[in-house]
Amino acid sequence: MPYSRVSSTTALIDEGNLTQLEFLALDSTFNFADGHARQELTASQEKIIGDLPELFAQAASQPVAELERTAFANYCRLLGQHSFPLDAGRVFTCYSSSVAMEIVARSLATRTDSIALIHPTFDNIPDILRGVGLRLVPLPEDELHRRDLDPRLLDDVESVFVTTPNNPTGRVLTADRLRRLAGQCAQRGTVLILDTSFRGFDSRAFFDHYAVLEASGCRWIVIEDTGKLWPTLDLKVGWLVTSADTGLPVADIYSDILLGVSPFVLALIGRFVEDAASGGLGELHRFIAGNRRLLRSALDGLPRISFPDQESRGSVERIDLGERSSSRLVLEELCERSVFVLPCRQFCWANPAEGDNAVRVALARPTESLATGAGVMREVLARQC
Ligand code: EGV
Repeated sequence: MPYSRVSSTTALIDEGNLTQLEFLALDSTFNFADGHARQELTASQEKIIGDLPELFAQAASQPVAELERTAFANYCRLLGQHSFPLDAGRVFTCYSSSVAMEIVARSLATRTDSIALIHPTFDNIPDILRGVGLRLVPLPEDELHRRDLDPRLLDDVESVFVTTPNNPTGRVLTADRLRRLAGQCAQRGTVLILDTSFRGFDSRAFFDHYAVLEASGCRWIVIEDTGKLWPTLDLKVGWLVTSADTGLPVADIYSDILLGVSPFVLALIGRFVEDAASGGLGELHRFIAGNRRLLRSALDGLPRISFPDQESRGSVERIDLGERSSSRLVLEELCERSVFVLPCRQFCWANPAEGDNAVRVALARPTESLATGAGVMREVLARQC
């Protein structure tokens, strides 16, 4: 087991990283830990799965470059990213967004030594960036949304990394904020990196980011991800997309790690994109909104419980547990009853105590299992009042 370092669940809750906690939950019926898509297939998605043998044959016969371009272009158009680049050497298809991130991190580390990173965010991002030796400077989410970046912060780093919509808060960087941020980066030669893995859930993030970035003249990298949207058993891709000249050895480092992803996965993703474009995306948004309402109403009226991310449309929901000593007891009790959610401590990578009173629940799950799980959450939380 990769998490053999720590033995008990309690130790994992305190010392483990979020993915190690997600491993624990993998085979549980009430796995509300990881943010991957585990809802049931819709009727039209079932049809695609029924076509797998033909898809396999198609993937084997078509040039990979063509499959790649079609899947990427259609994915971008689906989510409003019309100014996506298609030039050679600007789009790199990866197994996952974390692999894309690792390639970005290694590229950055050859030329730079410091990076500002949004706070909070999923802990494998700071871990990957630290793993290549970068010095991390927290960029508090509130500040990012409130005003231009402090020039002293920008003077202190050579790149800026922002997840939008953010995980776990769901907050979306507006077009205006992105324009200002990219402008600031352009002025100083700072590389701007966006992780847009949760974009598909939130139409407020469908404005054309590539148009804004290109107009700013800054050096930029965007990581797109299909992995959170559709229940494809983790068959997915992450796209690493760059400005024309990043001054970073992205292509070389990509080639150190990958030749490319399976054309079968690209063909499958291509079909899910088509399905999403013909109504599936709206259906997904309604599904997540329904599960969010279900969770909120299942816990309604419990003292001190609140939902801090009122505006979020992402596939995860934070629950603030209020003034209970910490979320640990709640997590332990839930875990004893085979219900797994994540602590928020680890998302607060620069100041874990900030996340002590909150947990994160994954919403991309079958509604019935979420309903049962939410019932257990209610019992546990009511007892702890
Ligand atoms: C989420 C899993 C990795 C990550 C889950 C995630 N961890 N890649 N080490 O994909 O929000 O649960 O992003």
